[in-house]
Amino acid sequence: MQVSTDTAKVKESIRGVLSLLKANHPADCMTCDVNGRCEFQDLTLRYNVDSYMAEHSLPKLRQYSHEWDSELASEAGALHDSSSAAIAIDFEKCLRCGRCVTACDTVQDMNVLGMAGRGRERHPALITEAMSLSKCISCGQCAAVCPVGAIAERSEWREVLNQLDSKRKVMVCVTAPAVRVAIGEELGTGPGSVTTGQMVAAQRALGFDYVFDVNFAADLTIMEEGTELLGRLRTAWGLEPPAAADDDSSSSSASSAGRQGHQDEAAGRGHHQGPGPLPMFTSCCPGWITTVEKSYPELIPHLSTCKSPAQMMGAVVKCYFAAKLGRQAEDICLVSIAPCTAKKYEAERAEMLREGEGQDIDYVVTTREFGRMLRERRIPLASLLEAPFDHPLGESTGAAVIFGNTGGVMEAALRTAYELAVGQPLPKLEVAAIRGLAGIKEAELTLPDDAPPGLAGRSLRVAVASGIGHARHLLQAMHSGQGPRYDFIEVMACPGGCIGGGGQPKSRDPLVLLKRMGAVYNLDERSTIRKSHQNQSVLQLYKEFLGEPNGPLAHQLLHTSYTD
Ligand code: HC1
Ligand code: SF4
Repeated sequence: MQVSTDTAKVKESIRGVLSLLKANHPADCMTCDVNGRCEFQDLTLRYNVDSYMAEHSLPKLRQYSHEWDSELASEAGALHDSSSAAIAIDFEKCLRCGRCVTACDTVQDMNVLGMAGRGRERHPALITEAMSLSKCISCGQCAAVCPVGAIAERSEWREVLNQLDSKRKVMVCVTAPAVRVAIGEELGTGPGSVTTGQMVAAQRALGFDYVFDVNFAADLTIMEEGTELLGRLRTAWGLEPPAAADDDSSSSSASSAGRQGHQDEAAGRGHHQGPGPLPMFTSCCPGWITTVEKSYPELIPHLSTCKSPAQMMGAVVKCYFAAKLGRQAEDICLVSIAPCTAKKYEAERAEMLREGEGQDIDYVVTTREFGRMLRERRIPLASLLEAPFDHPLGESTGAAVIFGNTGGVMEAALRTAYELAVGQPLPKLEVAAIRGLAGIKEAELTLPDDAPPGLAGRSLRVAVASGIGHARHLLQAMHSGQGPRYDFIEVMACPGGCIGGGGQPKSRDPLVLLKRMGAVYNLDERSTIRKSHQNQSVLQLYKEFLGEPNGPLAHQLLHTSYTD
């Protein structure tokens, strides 16, 4: 059979369908957040739909579409929902393609969105009365596939531009690992293009006073999470905790950075508790944290107590860096640029607030919103000269950037934990078994015979899952006793990890995730330092301010708790 998809008759038919959709689509393109990045807008231009509508009776088209939509309005319940900290719904713009439902239901296995109605009335709808009453984990996978602006991240980019314009505060920007391999794509340089230096230059051009890197805090996370993992392993293996490192830094320049006050408070609160159980789960991904809290509360003790790198960065900027500037936390406006919609929710969580203080991260804008800000301000990313991050909170290693890929947090943690425990580097820094886009991956590491007493010959079993649907499968297999017992498990809510985050550029390219993933691994390969424990600025931060990994001040500022 030969099927022709591009004949005059087919085109006319497409124009008719698009006209019906457009006849009742809100006419707010000029102010819509996806203006210029809208599949529907592109199609209406490509098929010259306005002329079709002029040739045919517009009132008739409108009447037909109105019938359609009043049915939708009465059946779908709320057409608008702004009850979520991360996701905004405006079903008036919905074209009923159903991609959001597939993302939520089939890919993420969340069932927050479903199809309601039958036949031509069939349309996406919330299963509960409001997002805030649902089990939504704010992953944004629905928003990432929406062809229009019917489901989108809660927009914050205008407020950030207002803050930049007002010049009332010291403006600090931090950027997540996966943004540097995607912001170019959002602005037309193609999937997998790396624009780190231009991205920093663009952030300076926007008016930020300091440009730091979440990658710095990813290295810091590895110091904290690696230490936590080793503590849990030693307890499970019946070994004594390692001798505490001498803290010779208390007489250094710490007081100038406000360390003493923070330390006294930390000691007073007795925050530090004993090691938790195995397997330990990573805690970087707020979508995964919400999944555990809402659906698997029995796993809460298994979550690492580490805050995400973004939130660690928030605490370091608002406590350590503010003190270095001689300013208060509230004098600083900290903007986090992330591939993730759930980070908006994470920044507002009560668990992330320090006593008597506001949010550590004031605004979270997605990669798409960042692109919008640059378009709005006419900043030509691709033609800017590369600029470096500010120091010391801009230094990072190859281990940090791979956080953006599924398996990256695990690989970075293994590079450090293995070396710190065994006293020699991993035989091969690239842990191939946990690379790639498979939804579930696993690896086993055997510690060498010349490892310290109690460790020699022991095995470490790790697993990695990305996408909540895959994570559920892994948990089911573990629950049913199938497969091995793991010691450490990384879960990222989005397929592919942060490179596939809900706030990343929308793409119909089936290879896009592979291209972004390759770009991230390339950045690691090209790094001169590829292990977090060799980040000199992180080591200096411990010496000057934090004390030792997992120590009282580190616990107070860099760790958190969870709520069921
Ligand atoms: Fe992620 Fe992470 S890797 S969670 O996706 O651990 O957002 O990129 O910033 O925090 O580092 C996101 C990315 C990011 C954190 C780090
Ligand atoms: Fe479903 Fe994630 Fe969208 Fe929430 S944010 S509705 S969980 S796809």
